[in-house]
Amino acid sequence: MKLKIQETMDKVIRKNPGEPEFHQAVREVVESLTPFIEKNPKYKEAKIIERMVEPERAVIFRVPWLDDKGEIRINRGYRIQMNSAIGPYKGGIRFHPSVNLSILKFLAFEQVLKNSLTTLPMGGAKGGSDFDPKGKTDNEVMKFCQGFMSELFRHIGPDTDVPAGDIGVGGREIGYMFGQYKKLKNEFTGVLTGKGLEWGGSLIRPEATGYGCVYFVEEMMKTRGDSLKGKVCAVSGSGNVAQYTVEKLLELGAKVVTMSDSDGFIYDKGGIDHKELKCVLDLKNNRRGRIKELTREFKCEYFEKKRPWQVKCDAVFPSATQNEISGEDAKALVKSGCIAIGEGANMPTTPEGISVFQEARILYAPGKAANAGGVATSGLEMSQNSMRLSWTREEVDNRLHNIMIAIHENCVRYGKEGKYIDYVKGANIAGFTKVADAMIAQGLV
Ligand code: NDP
Ligand code: 2IT
Repeated sequence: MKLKIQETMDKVIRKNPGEPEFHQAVREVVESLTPFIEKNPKYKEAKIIERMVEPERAVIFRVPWLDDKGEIRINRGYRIQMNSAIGPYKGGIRFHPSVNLSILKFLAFEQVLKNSLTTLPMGGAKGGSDFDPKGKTDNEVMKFCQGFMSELFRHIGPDTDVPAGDIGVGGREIGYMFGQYKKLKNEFTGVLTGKGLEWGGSLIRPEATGYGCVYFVEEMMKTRGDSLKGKVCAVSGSGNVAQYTVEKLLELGAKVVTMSDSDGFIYDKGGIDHKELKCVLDLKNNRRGRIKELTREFKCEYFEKKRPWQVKCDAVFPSATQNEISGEDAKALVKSGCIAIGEGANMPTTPEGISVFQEARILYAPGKAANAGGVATSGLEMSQNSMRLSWTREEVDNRLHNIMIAIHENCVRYGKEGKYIDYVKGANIAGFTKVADAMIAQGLV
């Protein structure tokens, strides 16, 4: 088996040189799927893995824009349309200076399996730019978003490809991009999700990724007769996913002791309360400041250039970025008594870290299962747009909750190994079968 896995990976690496994040994401899936595919030769004969690692289409484009000084700036834009076997391409847009082909291909590849897990009809894609929104004025962000959409608009559409937010892309950016799409196409359609409530957005979409991740971890805790109530939790990030993860954890009676940004983390021994969380939302969504500023108003410690994985906690919710938990971090967490990990971010744990969690037999939920609530609720936004009506908060939240329960059940179905549930294997096989069967049914396209 090891040889087969290596053979597949050698080919992927040869065809996609210099793309370490993409190799990492593919390797994890190939390791889970190879034994399953050996038992189900129809997938091998149809060369499904070989087809799935090749994007259906990848667009790279120039984005020129004018900054406030009147100077010309040039960024690079991307959209990776990975797989449309089960529905129109769907997935977020990331604006961050680190964005490159490797990162977007890993995210698009993960998105295909994640979207399949949601039970909704969505294919997988990801896009973005190396544009850095930090330190830019609203006007500059608008100019960039308009420039970005001036090319992207010809590749997307409500039945073709429906982008949404990700790192650096929230309600403000979706608004500017939607405005530009509407102007260019002269159409008001559900071409993006994460829209404002007054113009086609869905209630609960901003909350969905964080809420969904907590719902998923609560399901995992139930399998051990436990719950999140009273548990000490460490959260990383302070953006969209982190904010609503903390909100739901507080609602369930957990104690959240950390949040972070790319400069460092805050540790609040007594637990972050609603007032402090409200301040984080204002700081990050309106004032666009640094997490360190919380120490001015609240009794918390700040650790510069550190990640929050050395604190003593029962559960962790990495919600910032990829590869933020190393093997050493994972060892420290296990040693300090951590029993559950819910990945709000995409691929936040390194392969070494995953091995540590799995060998310790603790509850480990990979991102493609744990954070699928965001895109699932995007799918619900698409349904509401198609019907031209909006559901209530309760209706969307109930649907989200049921979807997370269904994803958990599916992971258990494919990942149960005696008493232990391998959620990585479960999520990969459950996500894969639906896409693979659709690809076989649709022939060589
Ligand atoms: P935001 O831009 O709202 O927030 C990102 C947070 O992570 C910020 O606190 C940011 O700090 C921190 N961060 C970003 N990059 C780095 C880095 N390289 N090192 C350290 N910290 C970093 O993004 P989201 O909350 O939307 O996304 C967070 C994660 O969740 C990503 O992995 C994303 O792919 C994933 N995700 C998002 C979904 C969504 O619906 N938005 C759905 C599913 C997954 P700073 O401000 O200093 O940059
Ligand atoms: O990684 C993700 O699932 C997202 N950024 C959300 C994608 C979406 O289309 O809502």
